[in-house]
Amino acid sequence: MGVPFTFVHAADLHLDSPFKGLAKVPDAVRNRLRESTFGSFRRLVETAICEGADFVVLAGDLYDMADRSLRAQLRLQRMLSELAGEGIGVFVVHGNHDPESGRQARLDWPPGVRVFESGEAGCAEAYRRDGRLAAYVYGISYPTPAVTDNLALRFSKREGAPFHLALLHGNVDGNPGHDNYAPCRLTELVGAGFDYWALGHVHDRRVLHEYPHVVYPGNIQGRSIRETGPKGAYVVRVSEAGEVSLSFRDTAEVLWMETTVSIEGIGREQQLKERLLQAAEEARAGSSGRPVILRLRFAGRGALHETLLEASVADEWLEELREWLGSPEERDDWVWPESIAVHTAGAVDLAALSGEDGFLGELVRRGLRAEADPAVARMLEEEALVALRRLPRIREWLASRSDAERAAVVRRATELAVSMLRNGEAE
Ligand SMILES: [Mn+2]
Repeated sequence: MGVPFTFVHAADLHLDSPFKGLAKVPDAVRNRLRESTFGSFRRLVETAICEGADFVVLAGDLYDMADRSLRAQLRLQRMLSELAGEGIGVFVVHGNHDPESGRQARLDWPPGVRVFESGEAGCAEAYRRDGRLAAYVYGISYPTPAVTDNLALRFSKREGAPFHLALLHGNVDGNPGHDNYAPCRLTELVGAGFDYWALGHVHDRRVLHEYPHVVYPGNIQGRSIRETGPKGAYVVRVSEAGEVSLSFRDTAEVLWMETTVSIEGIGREQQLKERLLQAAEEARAGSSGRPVILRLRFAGRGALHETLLEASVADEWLEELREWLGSPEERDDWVWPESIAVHTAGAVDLAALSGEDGFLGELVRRGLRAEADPAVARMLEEEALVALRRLPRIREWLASRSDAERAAVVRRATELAVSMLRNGEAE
């Protein structure tokens, strides 16, 4: 029998992420984002204190860049001091974004902070705040950014503690969305004898296994539109009998969201305007008072499709939506529409048109064939872009596209051609 205890599991803090990719955002948005990784970590520290955590584990990528910014290091030091002041221990490993080889300021870490080194997996005792032994914590850091060895194999369990917690920054079962660093298999982790694998690296939150638990908490603050929704850490309670229960705490300071605005069933711009505003207000209502960066998608099949085909129209809606929502300089719970993508389809029935004789029918048949057959779509594209293919960057971009993306372009081109031909007929 062990003793009950509580710990917080977080990873991928990426403190002081620069959010470089955002062109043309207002200063208020940029500044808020620049502060967001710190703000989220502050919430995490407060959560640990409020929840009565005995210790905190941080599974790598505490910093965004190997050459950590001084600001990030000083702020981390201050926040860890707060935990130390409450008697909450902290266990740290470094990952591919903050390996040991990076430049580091010479700072004293508060008592109770244990940073595991690279080489062999270290082992440390983790105590409850009342001084009783709760667990052994094991961990290993990255010496350099690109670690392709299976670090999980370097962990070995020692006898003497009621619970065994292993801290690892790595890619389990080759998740294709992330670099394949410290690759290992779930079966290896499950069979290694530890009670909880506190993982980092994959920014999506997921529980890969229970008993033993193998857990990615995800990152604590979304860093791009690819990282939408709540972000934070797990509060993990372990009972006397060794039962583990996880509860997620959303600590994100700024939310990234994606939402769809359907054009189905409407025929007037006024109605589209209302739907756009409604989508933005729903995003605001779902953010618990936090600012939102919002990507919108026009979708569905409807009469307004043709009005959206022209390249600049989505941007005009975007500009106006920003105006209606008010300046982020003026309110704290701002919503910043980041972009509007058009994924609509026309009310035109391509299948029916494909049965027609003449040029229009032939065009539609060819379009549908290309949409259904990736080889035909590629051929069509090559024909159309023969002049541009001389440019290496264009060639690279063409090669990077998926069949689905190409099919979507073919569909849009077919519909655009049909609508232009029809409008021409009417004149
Ligand atoms: Mn990371």
